Amino acid sequence: MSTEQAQPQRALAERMERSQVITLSEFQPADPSSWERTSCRACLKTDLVEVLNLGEQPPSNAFVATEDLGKQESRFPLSLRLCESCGMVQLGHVVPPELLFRSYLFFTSSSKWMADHFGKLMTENAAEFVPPGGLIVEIGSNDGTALSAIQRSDVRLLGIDPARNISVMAASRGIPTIAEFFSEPIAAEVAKVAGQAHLIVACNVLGHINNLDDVCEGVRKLLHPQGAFVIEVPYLAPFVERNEYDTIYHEHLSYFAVRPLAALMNRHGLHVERVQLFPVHGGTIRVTVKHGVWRSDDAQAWLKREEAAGLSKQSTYARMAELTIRNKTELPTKLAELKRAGKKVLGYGAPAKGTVRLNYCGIGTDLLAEVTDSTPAKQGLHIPGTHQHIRAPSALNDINPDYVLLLAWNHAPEILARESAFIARGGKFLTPWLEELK
Ligand code: DWN
Repeated sequence: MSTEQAQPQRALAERMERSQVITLSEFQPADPSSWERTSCRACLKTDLVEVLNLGEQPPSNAFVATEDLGKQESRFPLSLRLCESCGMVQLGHVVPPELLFRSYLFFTSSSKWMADHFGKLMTENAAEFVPPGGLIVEIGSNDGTALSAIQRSDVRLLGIDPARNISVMAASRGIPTIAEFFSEPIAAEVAKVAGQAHLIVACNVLGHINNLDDVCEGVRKLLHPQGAFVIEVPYLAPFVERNEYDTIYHEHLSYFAVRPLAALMNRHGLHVERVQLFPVHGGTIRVTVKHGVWRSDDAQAWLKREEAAGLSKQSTYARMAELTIRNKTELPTKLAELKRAGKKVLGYGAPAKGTVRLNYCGIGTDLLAEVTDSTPAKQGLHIPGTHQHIRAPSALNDINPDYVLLLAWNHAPEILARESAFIARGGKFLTPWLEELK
């Protein structure tokens, strides 16, 4: 390795030891350009049609350090496409996963509600599928929050997550973690050295992976014959119904309905056994997958509902595109009106979806100066592209704004409960759809 290459690696190693955050400027992949995929990720056919285009945007978690504000930021296309063969909704372009996930600033523990939700998922499924001494593997284990809920002597745990800065945190909690992208070769290696897993969990991960066939082949080899593969992914139906277009970002390559997911699993000797709906991340399905190829009654019922909702029809997304284009005007117009009226507005949460909304609507620091976020690693940095300064939640009391723009709208119940004093003194929460929340 040449000297100049050695420096970033040394910086990386030193920062990892201190489990400090590594901002993206220190960690660039060999070829940072995106490439266009022309075949469907679920059925591999090439019947993809563009249904919504959010333009060229910076990676939504590529938060910018103050010293990097004047530097050029990478931007990549955000083109949402529908497969006319199997109904899979997906991005047309792939940004190198090394760029998006090696150094990551989303922590599962950032929301108590989410930590409880994933802890419950682990305990319930461990009780149902994992015998004493059984192995539980989590793909995309992040900071180990979910696995730590079942840290006990009679089951074996393994996390797999490419984010080196976060895997260090999981390992420090005693969760054995492989800091790599899940793949079929890694799955085969784990099966060889640790045996097959009775439970494999992947929450908000499958949609982030370009090669779904490689994942499914890995799961097929790693999953015990009586085991279960439990997946959670944001569900396409509420995504369309509520026009959750700000959840379209480069990390989210696929937007799942049961129909394409079931077809994908069947191609790998797996089947959808059970589907449950949860109010996480704007509406999420928990899909229980097992070995064997047949259509469970539960899956059939979901396929019928999706047919009735028109989730495979282009016309469904034409309506979504209309609403998205309308929001691009309405949201900045509202913020400009509030500014002219002398009202102070503060952003709440610096989620990936906030980056998308602010960049798509062209909302700079003239309309929204600052946001708060409870994630220490994000505080002091700036929103990619629009550069709002990210402050600690205490800024809400320091600034005491008239309005709070709730960029982390999917956490509304938890946030409104916490900020009841702000509401009591007349503060107002505004969703990005311009709904006022009390
Ligand atoms: O798929 C993904 C989902 C699961 O999480 C990842 N690709 C990236 C990430 O998306 P996100 O950043 O939009 O997720 P959240 O959970 O909507 O982000 C919420 C943000 O808001 C976090 O940065 C934490 C912050 N927050 C806060 O400031 N106060 C959250 C809560 C609950 C709060 O009370």
